[in-house]
Amino acid sequence: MSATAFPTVLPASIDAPADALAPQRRTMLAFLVWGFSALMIGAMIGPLQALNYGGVNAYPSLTPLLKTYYQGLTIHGVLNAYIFTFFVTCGLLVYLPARELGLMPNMALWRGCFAAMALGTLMLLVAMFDNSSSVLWTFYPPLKGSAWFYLGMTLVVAGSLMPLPILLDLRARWKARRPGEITPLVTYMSLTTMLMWALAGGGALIELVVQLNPWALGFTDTVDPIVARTLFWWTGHPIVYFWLMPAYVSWYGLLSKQIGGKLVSDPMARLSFALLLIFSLPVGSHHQFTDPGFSPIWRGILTALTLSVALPSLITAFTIGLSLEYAGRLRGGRGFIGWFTALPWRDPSVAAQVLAMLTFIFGGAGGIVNGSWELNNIVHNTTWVPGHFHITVGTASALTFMGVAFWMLPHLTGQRLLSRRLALASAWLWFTGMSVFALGMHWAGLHGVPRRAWVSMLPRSVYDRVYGDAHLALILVAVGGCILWLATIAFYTVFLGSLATRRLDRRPAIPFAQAFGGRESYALDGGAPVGVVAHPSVSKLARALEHLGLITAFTALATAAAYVPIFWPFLQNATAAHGWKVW
Ligand code: HAS
Ligand code: CU
Repeated sequence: MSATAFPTVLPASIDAPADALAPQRRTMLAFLVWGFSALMIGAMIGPLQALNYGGVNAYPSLTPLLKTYYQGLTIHGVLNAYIFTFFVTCGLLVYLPARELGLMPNMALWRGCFAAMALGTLMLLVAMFDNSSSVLWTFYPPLKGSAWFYLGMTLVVAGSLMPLPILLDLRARWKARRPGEITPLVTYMSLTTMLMWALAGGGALIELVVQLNPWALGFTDTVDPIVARTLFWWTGHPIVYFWLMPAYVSWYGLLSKQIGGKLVSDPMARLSFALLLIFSLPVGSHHQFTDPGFSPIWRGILTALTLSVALPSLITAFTIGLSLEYAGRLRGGRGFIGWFTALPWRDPSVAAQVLAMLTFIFGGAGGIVNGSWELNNIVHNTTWVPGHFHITVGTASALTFMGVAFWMLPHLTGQRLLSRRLALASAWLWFTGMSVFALGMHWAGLHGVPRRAWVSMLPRSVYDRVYGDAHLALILVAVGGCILWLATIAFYTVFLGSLATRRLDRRPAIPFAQAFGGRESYALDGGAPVGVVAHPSVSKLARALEHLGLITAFTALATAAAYVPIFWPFLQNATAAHGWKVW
């Protein structure tokens, strides 16, 4: 039975007349533009690193702007992995729920989030461009950057936590008006993401506040590197889901509408998010399989936990895959694969997101290799690992965000997209470039080519002798990087150009999807920019998953259970290292 059989349609906006939405749209646009501007700088630097692996050393011609490969790599990693993703996410995960519920978010907090992260970005830019802090995106001590770097990073991380109180407040106001109902899906997914991130952010914040800031400011002389690394990965693993879950919000909450179908299961979406919250936290140390101080028993437990974290993504693959098939068949697709080709591939937003999914199949498979202790020994610290994360965060997340930007820019500005064809071309170029690049990086990694190495500095004969076996793979890396340059130029022509196009007659609506199925569905409004269609009876699973407080408390306990035994011996055997500046 269709969910819309028992609709309760709310007025277009509960709180305010439609023109009162302009400040929200402007703020969302600011998050989007700041985030994508960071990616623009970061992405333009990326191909230099790809050329490095192909044996071409472009850095000497870039002085004084960039002095070393390591400086370029730090700027690339920090801007793409933190600034781009955090701004897009902290915008989307407030804007979409607010519009789904038809409620005004706490604008002061939301703007405060923007201001804190923007100030942090500027401090980081100073520290990175003056070459005082080429400590890479992981900023592992005893590498020591300037205080601007760590203070800026502290502001960025702290700012990124501010959407949580905004979402808690939105949900509480919704619940007060609709007692007994479950949280609408997009809001549920956004809140779960932020709860996960709030528990995750603790590690990096403790590392920055207790260890790195006082050390960089000169209050302390030494730092304990293994404690810092472990604190970093407490945050550094779940951060990958802070990148991925907003993309899942779009796949589950919006895409089905964009392709003319329905989400096949709302409770599965909720289950996958609740499991991501639980499993993301305790597994951070799978980035430390080769670090000293972890017992074999722990490495085994970490392997098992890591394989569990793949489960919610497998649920996602099947749920989204079926939603795609449903829409494809509605569109006339027949046979084994016809439904896939029948999807609206000419829509750049859809194409970008489905291509992002395809790459993530390989990204996920590589992750399972990484998470297996024994296999990790082969790939750790080789180019395999950056190969893996360019088809996860660099494509599954980034290409999805680009796809979101293609409908969201016209929605926010009321202006048309500069060119749908160029947008489509940029999505395909990104997909092709990343696939070629990642194939080369994985392959070269299996030959033992180290990650984060300025290999093009070597004399040609030495480079050929050491990396000759991986020659073809490294050529693919460089070619992939060049294709990505074209993708970046195409994308930013569309993105920036769309800020100055002519006005549309009608502002496009947010494509909130509708869930499919009988009792378990919770339908969302398909068309109107605001307003929700509620369903009075929902599945037991969806109701059980409504207890987010309990799930979060359980996750906090599981995290403590994982980390207390890890930290205990480190604290018993403290090490003290002085800072190094090796660049
Ligand atoms: Fe990872 C290293 C394990 C997912 C990012 N990862 C990294 C680093 C980054 C990163 C940045 O266990 C490097 C950090 C550094 O600088 O050192 N990763 C995993 C596992 C998963 C995983 C088990 N990673 C991600 C995601 C990321 C990301 C997501 C960013 C967004 N990763 C590791 C490990 C390391 C690591 C170790 C340390 C390596 C080392 O030694 O240094 C899992 O979550 C993956 C599960 C995913 C799946 C795929 C499901 C597929 C879907 C697409 C569906 C397609 C459809 C289309 C619907 C099982 C959902 C259908 C259409 C058809 C026609 C078929
Ligand atoms: Cu991880």
